[in-house]
Amino acid sequence: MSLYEEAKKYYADLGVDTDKAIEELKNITVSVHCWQGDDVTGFDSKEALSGGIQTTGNYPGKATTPKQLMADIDKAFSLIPGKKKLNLHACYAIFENGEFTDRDALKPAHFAKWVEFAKARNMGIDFNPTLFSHPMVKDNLTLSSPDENVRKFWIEHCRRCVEISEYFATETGIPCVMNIWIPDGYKDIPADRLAPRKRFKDSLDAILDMPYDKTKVYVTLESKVFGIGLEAYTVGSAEFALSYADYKGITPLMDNGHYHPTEMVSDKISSMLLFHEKIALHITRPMRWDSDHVILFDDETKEIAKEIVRNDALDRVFIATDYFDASINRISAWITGVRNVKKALLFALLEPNAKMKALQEENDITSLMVLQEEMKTAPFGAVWNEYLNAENTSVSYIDEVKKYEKEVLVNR
Ligand code: RNT
Ligand code: ZN
Repeated sequence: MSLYEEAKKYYADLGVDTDKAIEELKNITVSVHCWQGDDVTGFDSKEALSGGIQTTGNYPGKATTPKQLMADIDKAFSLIPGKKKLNLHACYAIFENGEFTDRDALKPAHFAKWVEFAKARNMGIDFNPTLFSHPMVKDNLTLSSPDENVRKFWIEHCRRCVEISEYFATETGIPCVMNIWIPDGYKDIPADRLAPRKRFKDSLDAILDMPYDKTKVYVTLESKVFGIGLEAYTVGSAEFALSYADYKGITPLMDNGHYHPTEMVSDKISSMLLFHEKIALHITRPMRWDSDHVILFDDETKEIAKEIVRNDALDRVFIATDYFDASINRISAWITGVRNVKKALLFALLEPNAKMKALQEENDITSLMVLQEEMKTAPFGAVWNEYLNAENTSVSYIDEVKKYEKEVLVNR
């Protein structure tokens, strides 16, 4: 018997169909962030990364042109199994022949190359306005700034982004998730927490009052508890984002690096699902702070996946990755992190969920604990490898990555 056959039997004895789990995993799309390839730099500005986020490390070979970034995405995606979507930021606009257009005037044409790229690979595109690393970020504020010109600039930027998102959806035939995240906040104790939030609300209203096709563009709003240099206060807090999403009928987005260190996004998902048709996630790995480490196959990633799967919410949760590590090979970082999201989803699909829920309802917590612990050492690896096989993706990827590093990355 092959390893997979043995594993299949092991899971079948628990009432779990491994073939079915593999088929289900094949249908799950993960939206992969483009910004792992170049440390969130983009192509439209020479400004340093701002907004209270930080990449650390100086590993050789980072992509500095659209061509390089696309080649790196291709390399990484060839080693990531299953369905993917490409998640772009507005700062990845592609300008040609020395042209430059500022963010408040961006047009679909600046993303035509990306559309061509995505279409040729049968992928949808998700999008993000970029409200950082730009001279119009004044005193760490954008949409909540007291300066009307600053607010106007960023409102216009976001409106341009809605238009571009609609273009992505129309061109690819796949709806576009457009996520708004602002870095706005204060390093030290503010005297007025309300006024910036009121201005942020009004700015969002001004953006979202434009007409757009809500079957094509899902606008999401991402909250955050603090940023580097923005320790005391962020305008777009969890309560703000959740309340605003409710008030305006848009989709809330939770990034699991954006909460207090002992708060778990996995625990929040069920509540959010009860009250929202759709929710969105940025999966990352915060280590001691919102450090955006590469996603591992760790407890919280597994727990997040379980909450999506056992609540039958695979079609209601927009799953995206968000991390940036510049200290290791960036292609490997991409592959490892996204594979781990898929791994966690498969792990969740292989749990005897009905049985576990029944044990809880019967209050047989003793048996539940025993079964939960047993699942941790079930022959999961054999099923994962079978899935990789079914998707024509090799189990190991380090040799491929090293080869690409030697032939391409170090020569940049
Ligand atoms: C920042 C947010 C946000 C960014 C990207 C680049 O803390 O997580 O999602 O990481 O927009
Ligand atoms: Zn995020």
